[in-house]
Amino acid sequence: MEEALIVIDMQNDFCPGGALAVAGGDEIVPLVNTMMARFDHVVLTQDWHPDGHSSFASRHPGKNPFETVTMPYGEQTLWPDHCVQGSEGAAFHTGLEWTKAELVIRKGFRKEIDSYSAFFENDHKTPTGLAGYLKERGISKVTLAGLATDFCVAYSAIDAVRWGLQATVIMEACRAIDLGSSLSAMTERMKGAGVTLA
Ligand code: VGL
Ligand code: ZN
Repeated sequence: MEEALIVIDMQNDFCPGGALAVAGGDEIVPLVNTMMARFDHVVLTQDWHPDGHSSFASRHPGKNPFETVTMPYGEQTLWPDHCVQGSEGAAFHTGLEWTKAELVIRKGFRKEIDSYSAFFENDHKTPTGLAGYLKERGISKVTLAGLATDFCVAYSAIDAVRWGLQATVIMEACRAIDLGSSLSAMTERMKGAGVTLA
């Protein structure tokens, strides 16, 4: 059985000093590097929004970051402007030793729809192509690490199981945004979906 490590959104904007900083986001870089060195196959995801993306609070007059709005595809949390295509904030953390990665999958590039999961956009219908890629490569088991535990990591892990992949999240190689009780809620959802938490 082929196995891949999926490193989620290890980008400057999710690290301290970034636009949507996750507490301790940079602390996991050494561990993620060690993991990347050990896996035969490494895939990275990169949050990659156009200017004026619909998930940015700045697009919604009167709304602040971390409030929610209803989009045609359901509830959407609003974020500070982050990971704008080509910006320094969208670049991988400088300490990340990512050259070995075989694929970088970009997500969130459609202006009117956000994408937390590496597999589907937030409408849960529009695929990113990752499942097909893994299938063609004969990869049936994935291990996940990165940012943020309770958003992109959790949605990716749950969707991986939906695609029939075995999915393990290495919790100590992740950090959470923890909005309200999102970390405990998403941890329970991952467990319920059949994701292994290690
Ligand atoms: C993420 C919020 C917005 C993440 C991305 O990587 O978890 N969260 N965009
Ligand atoms: Zn984003």
